[in-house]
Amino acid sequence: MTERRPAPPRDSPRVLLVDPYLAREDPMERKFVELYPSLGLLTLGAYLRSQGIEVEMTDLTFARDARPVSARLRSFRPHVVGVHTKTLTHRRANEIAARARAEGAFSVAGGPDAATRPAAYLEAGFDAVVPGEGEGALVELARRVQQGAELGGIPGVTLQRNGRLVRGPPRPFLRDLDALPLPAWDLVDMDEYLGRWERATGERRAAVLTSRGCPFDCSWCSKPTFGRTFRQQSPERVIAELRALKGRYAVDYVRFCDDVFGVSRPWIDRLLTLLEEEGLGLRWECLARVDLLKPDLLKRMREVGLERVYVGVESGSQKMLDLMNRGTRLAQVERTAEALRREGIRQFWFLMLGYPGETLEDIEQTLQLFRRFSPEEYSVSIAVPVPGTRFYDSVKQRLGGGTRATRKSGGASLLFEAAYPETLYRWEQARFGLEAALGKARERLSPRVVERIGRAADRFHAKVATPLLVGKKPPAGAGP
Ligand code: B12
Ligand code: SF4
Repeated sequence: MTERRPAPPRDSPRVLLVDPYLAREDPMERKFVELYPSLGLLTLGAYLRSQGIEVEMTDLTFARDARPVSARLRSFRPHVVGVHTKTLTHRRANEIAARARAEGAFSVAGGPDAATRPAAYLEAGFDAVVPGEGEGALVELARRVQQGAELGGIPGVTLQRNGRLVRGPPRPFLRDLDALPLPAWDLVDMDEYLGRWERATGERRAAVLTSRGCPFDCSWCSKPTFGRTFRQQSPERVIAELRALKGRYAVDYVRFCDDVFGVSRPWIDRLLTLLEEEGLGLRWECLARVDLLKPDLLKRMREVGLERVYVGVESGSQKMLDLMNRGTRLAQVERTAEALRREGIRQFWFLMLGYPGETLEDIEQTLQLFRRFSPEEYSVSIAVPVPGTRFYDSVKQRLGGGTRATRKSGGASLLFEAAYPETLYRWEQARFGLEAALGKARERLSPRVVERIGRAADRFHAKVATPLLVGKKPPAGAGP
């Protein structure tokens, strides 16, 4: 359904937003089908429109290459081209800046990667970077570019002058997230996104964000845009967005994309009450922390449609959780995993190997925890030191392999000199794979057979693989 909007004034600035992510180039995408339009860009688009700015968007997610950007540049003639950045799309973003320049448009980069390393984007040809929250900064920048006014000193905007980085003063975060308009879904091909989901799962799935930021402080977590700040929409505003998705796009499954869903108990209680009262009949999933997911809350969430939860379990060793500053206890992991199983909610565990201080014994504890609970889904990554984190600072003298971080963050490469050789961590990842397969086989094979295979694998691990892979090399960097 098309939304009726007042036409922007004739002389208003024109902004072209670009998502340079191409699904076909993302190795992870082939494993997990997870395509949603960028909520950052859809919200920026809606906000710009609400300020009288004319907006179009080129979303490359389903494209073969970046050529659609040039076609749009010529038809729309934007004053400003705003590109969303992730490490994975860095090169493509730079290509778009070059295309913008060729058409005489001003280019600005925003999003997590540009926020982490603005200089790299400015050196590669972007005219400006917005390293933080984008709404206010992009409106002001677009107006000044259109007027040909001075660009120095805009709060939240970083430029390069005579080879030097010139940062505008910090821009205060938006205080009231309820004041933001609903995401401008019409800027992207929602039919394509929803149709793909429908074909793959039978459900029309959309992403929703109810908060910005995260108040926790895990030592490996990079939060360049919102830092440790945390703001949330009111439950009523969230319901308005869900109602619109259901009404306009017949969405029946929602992924809540918050860094941590349900940080405040009164907030989540109210949202669940409203979900029940509205009777939207949505099924949903979210990412949450084991310390927040109390069994009574999970029961209630299940009653109003919760189907799957992503949980950052990370390690089966309390020592490691403490070193990571996770702020969670193993007892909470166990309590939550049990409650999830009891309620029939699918659980997706995130696990991490190789964090400084981890020994073979800690890895074994993680595997044993995994074996005990057999989560339906999981991902085991090798710790990636991301610039700007305490983890990065602690290993920056021992970095190797450059900054291929994000692309490989799904698991393959070791980017610093950790306690053990990379092959050991790869082998451990394979052990989790076997364990998951055995967990599934338990439903079909006799438990004795499964146990026998498990024991044989353990013996091979202890007697052959570990001595071979660890070798005689004393553990390096075994301390944090
Ligand atoms: C939800 C989420 C997903 C969801 C949905 C993504 C989506 N399409 O919206 C799913 C699961 C699909 C996903 C997938 C991936 N994700 Co993701 N995801 C997130 C998460 C948790 C929230 C993103 C979000 O909506 N934030 C809220 C919005 C409002 O913020 P925002 O996007 O940053 O935008 C604001 C500002 O950054 C700025 N801004 C953004 N763009 C622009 C552009 C301009 C011109 C300007 C001026 C400003 C500006 O203004 C916006 C509004 O204030 C973040 C973590 C985080 N907290 O950011 C990771 C995160 C963005 N994802 C990440 C990664 C790596 C991926 C994948 C590449 C993983 C993979 N497949 O290998 C894919 C890429 C998919 C894609 N389409 O791009 C990384 C990116 C790190 C990096 N440096 O590149 C993050 C930061 C997580 C992390 N810490 O590792 N992701
Ligand atoms: S890992 Fe999750 S809980 Fe920890 S600081 Fe990052 S977003 Fe917050």
